[in-house]
Amino acid sequence: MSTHEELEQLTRGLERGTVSRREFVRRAGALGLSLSAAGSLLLACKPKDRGAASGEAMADLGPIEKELNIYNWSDYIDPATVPNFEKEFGVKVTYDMYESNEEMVAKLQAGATGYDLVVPSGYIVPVLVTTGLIAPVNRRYIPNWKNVAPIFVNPVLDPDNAHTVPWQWGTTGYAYRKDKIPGTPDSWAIFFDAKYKRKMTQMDDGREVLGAMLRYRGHSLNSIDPAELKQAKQDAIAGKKNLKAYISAPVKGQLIAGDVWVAQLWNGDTEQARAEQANIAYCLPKEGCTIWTDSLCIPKSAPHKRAAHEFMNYILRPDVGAAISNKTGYGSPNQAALALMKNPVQFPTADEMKRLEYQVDLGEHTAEWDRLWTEIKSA
Ligand code: SPD
Repeated sequence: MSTHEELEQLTRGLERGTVSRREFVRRAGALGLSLSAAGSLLLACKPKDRGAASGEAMADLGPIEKELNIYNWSDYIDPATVPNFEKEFGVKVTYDMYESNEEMVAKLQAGATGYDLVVPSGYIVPVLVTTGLIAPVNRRYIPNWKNVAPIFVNPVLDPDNAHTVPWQWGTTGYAYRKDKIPGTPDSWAIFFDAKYKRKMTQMDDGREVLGAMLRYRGHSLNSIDPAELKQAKQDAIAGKKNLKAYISAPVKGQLIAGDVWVAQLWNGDTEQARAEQANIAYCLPKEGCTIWTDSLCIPKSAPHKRAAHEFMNYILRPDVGAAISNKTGYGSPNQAALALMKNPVQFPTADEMKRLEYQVDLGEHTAEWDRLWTEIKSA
């Protein structure tokens, strides 16, 4: 049977109810379908069945469990946050880290992970909801919700915050060494400058690399236009000749050591590197770039849902939220925390927002983006 036929059979099973949504996602993944594309098919088959949005009953979660398993991005928390939570609540926390949304999603997609909390970026959330991989959040257990800044309430990508508690927000521009790069760089064009050959890196993230190239040409970083995407791929391959590597958060060590002079990077990770090497600065390119919010979500398979809610409530305390953002260098969606911080990252002004763009779920076009990214990496 061809892949196409197998997929058709799987879709029919879903429609008849003989294949569950989770089973569908797992088997579609094995057939090479991206999670986002599987989500689009699920939506097409069962348009009204969307978890919390359809009014899924909120269970009483009972007493707090003794364990909590968190899966978060690297360098994304204050070192005291977890030990203090463990002490206060008598919960043993296991804290694992990842470097990309894709790495985290692949784990969830593979089946029960034991994780109670994950931290996807905004554009991933609708996919996790549609594919039934995350559970609704029960606000009854989160009285500190009142501390969330209004701008993070009811986001387009998760209406009514049914599945998310915002964690941190930031932008994706680039870090550079002021002592190696003359003047003040202000454009994505720097990645085409052969003077810095092998001294530059871009993120190991197709959405961000293609997104930057699209903005460089004046397009949306969510483009699905074939001609724009073709050009973006060519530009990315041209820029790749000057790159040392595709690398995300771990590039900080190379920036600090002076082995890398320009690195596509998030603002907060740049700030962390700058704390160790004062010659590191951040550029928000004039052509524009990504603005994002990462949020805490509870996987459907989470074994410790009450402890997960308790942690969500805990990080929304003003002092805990302030300590996290002081350490990460990112913006806090916790309004009550801002007053306790010396230098809180300010939310962009309306004028700055004109250059910034949120990534959205590309739905059925995700497969095309994935293909382009594979071609860029193997070029
Ligand atoms: N060191 C943690 C950085 C988290 C960045 N997440 C946002 C990704 C947006 N594409």
